[in-house]
Parts: sequence; structure tokens; C-alpha cells
Amino acid sequence: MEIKGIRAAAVAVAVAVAMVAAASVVEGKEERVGGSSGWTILGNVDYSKWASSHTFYVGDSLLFVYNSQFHNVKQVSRRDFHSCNASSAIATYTSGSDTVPLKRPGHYYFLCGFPGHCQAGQKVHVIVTSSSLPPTPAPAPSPFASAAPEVSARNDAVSSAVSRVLAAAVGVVFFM
Ligand SMILES: [Cu+2]
Repeated sequence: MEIKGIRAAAVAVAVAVAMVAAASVVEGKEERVGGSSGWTILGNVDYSKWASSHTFYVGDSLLFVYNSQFHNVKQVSRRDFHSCNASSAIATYTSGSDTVPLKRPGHYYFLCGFPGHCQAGQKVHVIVTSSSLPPTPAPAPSPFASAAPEVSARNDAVSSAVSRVLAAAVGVVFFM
């Protein structure tokens, strides 16, 4: 009786762990803009370097962390990004801990609307890629390939991560 109860509990725990792990793999990642420095004009954070060292996919999100007394986040057009014009923002965030979901592929431009901050470098441009496509052009198709395997590479990576977790969970249950 007691063994059965323990086994049932182990199964429940294993299934819960697998579901949480699978969800975290599929839902995308949250990237803190500027890393540990956050969203600031202090320390000469190079936001273009930060952006180019990360890859963003649809479903990911940006997290802007800052002191809301001194900064804000404005999503702007490409043109306004280059001219540091904060007066016609597409979206404005002011909480000091703002999550911006990246729902579509394309270019996203953000700057701080406080006077002088954008000019001082508090601006970031990120390029978001569709999750089912690689960020670089696929190589020329091989006559031996039945379908373009590059296109589904990320999806395969996700499903193999999920199956590894599920296999591990099943292993735990059998081990009991
Ligand atoms: Cu600012």
C-alpha cells in the first residue's frame, strides 16, 4: 500500500517536472536588456554589442530593469531611433521592470525618453527571427535531402529537449 502511494507520488512529481521543463523550453526566453547593468546611462553600456551577442526569436521577451525616476522605455520607429526622437513613441513603458514580448519577427527599436539619454547611448535595436526559421539563410539544397532539415532544426532541438526530460522522468518512475 505504502509503496503504491510513493510510486503514485513519484509519477505525479515526474509528470509535473516534465511539464514545467517542456513549457519553459517552448515558451521562449526572457533577456534582460544590458545584462547585469540593466537599462542605464551609467557605465557606458554598449547596447548594440549586447543585442548582437544575443539571438531573439518570436516568443522571447525583453526585460528592461531601471530606476523609473530617471529612465523609461519607448518603442519607436527606425527613423526616430536614429534621430533620438521620443515624442512619437509606438509604446511607452515606465514601471522600472518592464517585460516586452516579442510577438512578431522584425526590427524593434527602443530608447530612453529622458532628455539626453538616447544621445548618450541608452538605445537598443533588436532583430527578432521567426522561431521556425534559422537566423541565417539556408545553404543550397542538397539533391539527397528529402526536405530542408535546416528549417526545422530549432523545432527538433526543442522536441529533443522535451523528449530527454520525459525520458528522464520515465526513468525515475521505473527506478522506484
Ligand atoms: Cu534614461
